[in-house]
Amino acid sequence: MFTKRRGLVAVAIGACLALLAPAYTGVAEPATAKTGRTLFEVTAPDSAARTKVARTGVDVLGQNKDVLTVAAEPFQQFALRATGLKVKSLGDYEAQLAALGKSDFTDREVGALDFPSGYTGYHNYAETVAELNQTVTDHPNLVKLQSIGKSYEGRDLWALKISNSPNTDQAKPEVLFTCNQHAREHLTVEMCLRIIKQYTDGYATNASIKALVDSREIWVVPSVNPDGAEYDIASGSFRSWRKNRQPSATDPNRNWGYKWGCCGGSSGSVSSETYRGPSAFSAPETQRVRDFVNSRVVGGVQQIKSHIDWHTYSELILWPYGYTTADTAPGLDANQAKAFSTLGKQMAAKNGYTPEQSSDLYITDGSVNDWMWFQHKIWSYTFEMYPTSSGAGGFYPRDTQIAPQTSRNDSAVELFLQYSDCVPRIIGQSC
Ligand code: 0X9
Ligand code: ZN
Repeated sequence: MFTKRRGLVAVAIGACLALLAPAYTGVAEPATAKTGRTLFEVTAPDSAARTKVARTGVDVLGQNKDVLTVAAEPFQQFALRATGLKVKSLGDYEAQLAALGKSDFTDREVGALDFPSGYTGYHNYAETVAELNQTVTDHPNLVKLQSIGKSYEGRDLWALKISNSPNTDQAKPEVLFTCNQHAREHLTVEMCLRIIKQYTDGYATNASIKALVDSREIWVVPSVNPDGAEYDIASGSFRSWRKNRQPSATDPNRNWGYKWGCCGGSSGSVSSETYRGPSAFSAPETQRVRDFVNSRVVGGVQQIKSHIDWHTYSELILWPYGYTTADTAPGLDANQAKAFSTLGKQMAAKNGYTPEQSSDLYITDGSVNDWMWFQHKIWSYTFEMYPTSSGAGGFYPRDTQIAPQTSRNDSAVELFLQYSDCVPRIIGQSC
């Protein structure tokens, strides 16, 4: 009975997507997911070692202290061992992915286009859109919903604005939250939806929430990469898909236009999980967010002052630059680095994450934070959410974790919003 209902829901969602995304059906089938991967734990105690691992081309899934968890295809395993680092096999990654969500066989569908049993609390694309529309219905005087353009497969990239006068462009500092650049990082969509709920439902009853909404304009983009996220769940078992769905699938977080491809922090090969694309902003999704952010320059002044890009997993708070391990570099002086790290550490004290400059994790080039900061002087952080632990469950915590792991960030987000108009205030400087 329940299985049948889910089947009907899946058909309805499929039909709905076809209507929403007319370009969808005409697209040539892009490269499919990988097979034959093995999970490994690699002991890599510093950024240099972790960057070396990333450069072998393996898929870096997460970091817990000195240990990186990676998924390697057979041809990559030689290079992984050739790093000279300690490598331990955790077995067949495909088998572990296939086991997720299979606890109740009567409640699963093959090709269900939806999350499996144990994960139905997560929002797929149609459910995310429905939730955003419901928010507009519930709070017409607090939010405005707009599309900032379409993904490669033609899905709208939605931005919800929260403001006490949402249809007016007020002269107030603006702040941006983006989620789901990486397809498989589904918990981040829930984080953006949590922020939306907190700052809309909470407005009438919570004085500090009201004060923040009254003094700012808050933009939330719950899914920057909806094509990848839908592809990750479309078969009924998770694919551990990271990139977008262009035929030459591109890592959105290596496709941004500052220091694109500069420093060995991304890959030029199409098959890599960190493929940077043929040129900066070759991905429609990064173009759309770039154009939206550029459009917030009003009278020569960027209105968006600060930004969090949500990822999973490893429980980290990261700040620029990612392309260099230097603490200061063109466009980032010692004072600014101090302001970044001070707010980063204070937010980490709220949620228990580990704060560090992003290149302390490993070198990345073409990441969103570096572009936001260099191009617009937007105080741009990456939050890597729950869990810290390794294994195939890393990207796929059960839906029972949604409430605890998103609410865990409430006080860090509140602190971020308090300083979002002028991050240097946290070190006693003015803007
Ligand atoms: O590699 C990434 O893009 C992020 N990690 S993830 O596991 N979610 O893929 C980290 C990005 C860190 N940001 C910068 N280095 N700027
Ligand atoms: Zn990510």
